[in-house]
Amino acid sequence: NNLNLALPVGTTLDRFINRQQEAFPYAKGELSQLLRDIALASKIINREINRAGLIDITGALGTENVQGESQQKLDMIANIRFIRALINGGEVVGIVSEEDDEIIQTGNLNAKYVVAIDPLDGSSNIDVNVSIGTIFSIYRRISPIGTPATEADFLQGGRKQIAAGYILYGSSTIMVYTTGKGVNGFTYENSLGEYFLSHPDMKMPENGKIYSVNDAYYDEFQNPIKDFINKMRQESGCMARYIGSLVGDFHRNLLKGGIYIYPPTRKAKDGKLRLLYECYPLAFVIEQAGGVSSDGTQSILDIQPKTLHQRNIAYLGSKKLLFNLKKRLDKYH
Ligand code: AHM
Ligand code: MG
Repeated sequence: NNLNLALPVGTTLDRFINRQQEAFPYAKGELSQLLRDIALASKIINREINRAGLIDITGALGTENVQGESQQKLDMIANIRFIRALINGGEVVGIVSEEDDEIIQTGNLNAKYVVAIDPLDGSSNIDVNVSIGTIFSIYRRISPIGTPATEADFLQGGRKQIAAGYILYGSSTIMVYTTGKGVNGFTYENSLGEYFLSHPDMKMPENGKIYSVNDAYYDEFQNPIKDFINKMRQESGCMARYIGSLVGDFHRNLLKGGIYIYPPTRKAKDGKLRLLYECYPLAFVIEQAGGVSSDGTQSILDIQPKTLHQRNIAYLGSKKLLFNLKKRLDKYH
């Protein structure tokens, strides 16, 4: 009797996407198809992740990606799967991936969209069976139809995202996305091979008790950040939760209320997270769910992008927590 009968029970992702499209009669359905392609790729990756331990395809391969981090096999598999799905799907002209230095040209010159993607984030968690995720962001191209994708297509800024979201491969697999009209979550039902609407119209709690930060860098943080963390610690019921897997940390805080903090550190003056395929999409999702994103001075969505793989400071969280953090940062600046 916990069933909410007002909800259409058993709405599949496909049906949901179709219905959203019907609401826009002028839409030709390319974006819908693109979202289906991403969902399909995620199902394939989900399968690979589940099999990874069995068929020994995890483990460092010995190559390094653009940022000089060691790539692991599953990252590369996810990268290949996504690229292939987007090439075959036909709706995307170019892809920027965390795993590739250059823009990947799909050859679909007449396609309208470009996608920025982190195919498998949280790579340090792959080997140890901890949650990992995919993050994606979609833009309408600004380069002329019939030509390859250009850097400018990807550097339009966070406000120009048409859709964005993530897939969390956790205790269950869930896809969460927005097209700018709220946020919806779909849980994967393995045996049916379908995503079902499980989290309609997600709203982030206005306040929260969880802070997520890598405590090992505490000494390197600026005073307002230290001060904010100390203040949180004094709150009764406050919890520190940090998986080190962005999608997992983000998703938990979105549901429960909390704040994710990646401030500047000695090593990473601009923070660690990548603007195009980590910060922008999660900022779009969180703001659509009533939460707040910031780089300390402005919404992450308003950051002017300069390069494809740039990093940015990221604060993502419940309204009240961000307000408290911003108050301290404003005084400091
Ligand atoms: P990755 O793209 O190499 O997987 O790194 C991104 C990850 C995020 O998932 C996570 O939030 C962050 O790095 C953790 O960084 P740190 O280990 O510095 O706390
Ligand atoms: Mg990443």
